[in-house]
Amino acid sequence: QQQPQPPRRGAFIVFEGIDRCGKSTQTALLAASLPNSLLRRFPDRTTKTGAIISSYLSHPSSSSASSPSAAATPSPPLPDEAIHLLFSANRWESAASLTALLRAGTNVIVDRYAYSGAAYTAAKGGGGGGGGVAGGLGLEWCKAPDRGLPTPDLVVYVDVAPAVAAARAGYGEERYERIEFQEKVAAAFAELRDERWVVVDGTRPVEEVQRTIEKVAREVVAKAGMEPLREDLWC
Ligand code: T5A
Ligand code: NA
Repeated sequence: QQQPQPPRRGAFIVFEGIDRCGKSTQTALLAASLPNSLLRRFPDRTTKTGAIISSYLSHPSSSSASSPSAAATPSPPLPDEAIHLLFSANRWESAASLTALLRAGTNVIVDRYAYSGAAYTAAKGGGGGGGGVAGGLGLEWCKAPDRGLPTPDLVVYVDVAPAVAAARAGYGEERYERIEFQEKVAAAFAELRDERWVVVDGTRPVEEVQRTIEKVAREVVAKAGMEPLREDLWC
């Protein structure tokens, strides 16, 4: 006689990496292959904060995104601190619906999360160096607004050197897509690495990257149901 199964939560899987590393390609493939899964992305450009963020991103800045000359471009004059908090707000807007999905047993796959939030802003503050920067934009300052968000079970870091990513189609269309800046983003990501991370070589052929990720993801999905969902990111 079969006993009713206890409710089993879904796994929370986050993809991170520099611009054009191949995350969107891989998140879509994983969502298609992993049963009972759903794909989300940050920034979520469909919300009110997302519309401001999308407008901000779509204006490439000629020099450093944080330099005063950025004010001379047609982009809205949002200080680095303000856009950082909007990116975080954009995640908090979705937090309750993400946890509801996970608790209901759906595996949630997310294209970028708080790690991107911290790494991209910290890169404006002079690189990955946490705490060394006066005022805002040090890594600890950057992490603060995302503290307490749902904690991923797995962070898949799709590793591609900035020069390789830059050679890919469509590069340079958005604000942050310059090699020197992406080097700083990669350095900041390296400081954010924790025990949930798996680094995947994103320069391998798409199908090979996919097989590697799917194997790891299936292991995490099998284990996720045995552990409570955590809402204590960086706490
Ligand atoms: N940001 C984001 C912040 O500053 N703070 C935050 O809090 C958050 C959440 C927008 C920007 O916002 C920043 C980070 C970003 O700069 P986005 O809209 O998600 O973020 O933009 P990207 O993540 O950069 O999306 P992209 O489309 O540019 O890159 P993907 O998704 O990494 O790459 P993908 O899959 O589209 O592939 C790029 C190209 O490479 C090819 C693809 O065919 C495509 O042409 N490709 C491969 N080529 C060779 N080998 C492979 N294995 C390949 N995989 C894909
Ligand atoms: Na991009």
